[in-house]
Amino acid sequence: RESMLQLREGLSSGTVLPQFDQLYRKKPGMATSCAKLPQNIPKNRYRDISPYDATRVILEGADDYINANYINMEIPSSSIINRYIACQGPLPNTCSDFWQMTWEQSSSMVVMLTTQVERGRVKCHQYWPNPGGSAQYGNYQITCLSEEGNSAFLFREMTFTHSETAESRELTQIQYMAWPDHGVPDDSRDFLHFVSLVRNKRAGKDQPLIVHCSAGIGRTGVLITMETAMCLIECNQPVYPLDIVRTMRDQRAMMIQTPSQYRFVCEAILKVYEEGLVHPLKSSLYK
Ligand code: PTR
Ligand code: PTR
Repeated sequence: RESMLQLREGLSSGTVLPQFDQLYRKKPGMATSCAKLPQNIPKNRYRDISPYDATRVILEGADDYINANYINMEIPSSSIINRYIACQGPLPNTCSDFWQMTWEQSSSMVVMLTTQVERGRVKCHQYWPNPGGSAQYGNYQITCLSEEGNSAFLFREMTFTHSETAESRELTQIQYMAWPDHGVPDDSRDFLHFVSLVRNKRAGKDQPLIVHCSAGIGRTGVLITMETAMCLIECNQPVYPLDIVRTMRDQRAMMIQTPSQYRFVCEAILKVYEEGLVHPLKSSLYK
């Protein structure tokens, strides 16, 4: 396939990275004024990471701000649109906003691509209770039913209940552990299994998949790129990684943070194309 030959050539001749470096980090003309309102400043984990106003997720009620954007990735020649919400790792004061967003968007799956602490710094607040426990976050009561996995990733099954209506829903959180910020996953095979697993689990659901790391740009961008590329390969569509990054950055600034993250995902895409899609259920990593 043409696009893959192009990608392989670009990787070996070294033209792939300069193209990535030249791409805009923020789409020109997109305002981020809601993030800068005085009442919203404490809701941002990083001063330099703000959602575009135009694509931000708006919470119901007067206090409607959360650092999150919708990211829709259309797969040409199919009716598939992969819907995501990319957001920052919740802060102690934004956990209830996070659960409100998850509820209002009817999401049943959260992908977490960070650990809570990395190199002695807090990257994400634990916004869920310990296994077997329950906790109240604003209007939502969260119960963590189970936690299982291996050193690379963990699954948590939770229920969340709206306190006013008593309506209850189920939610799966999948956490990838072996991936520090500004870096790349320790192992591309583990990572590809992880992405396949996410695809498998979300298959047939139209609600947005919530994806976060610490800032919600670097690692989150790599995951969305990889899932989109796998979907394109499966649908026999060409894969142009730079176009994927541009489409993401048109919806949330700075998606995919470093050149090495971009190279990692380009190499992983080639690997999937050359070696075939990863089938999670056949993997020995899972029961
Ligand atoms: N923002 C700067 C950068 O991207 O290089 C500085 C920075 C680097 C900030 C690393 C945070 C970093 O991660 P940690 O908080 O884990 O040191
Ligand atoms: N100001 C921080 C920095 O540049 O280091 C913001 C930041 C933090 C950006 C983490 C990206 C980060 O990585 P990720 O989006 O993968 O959590």
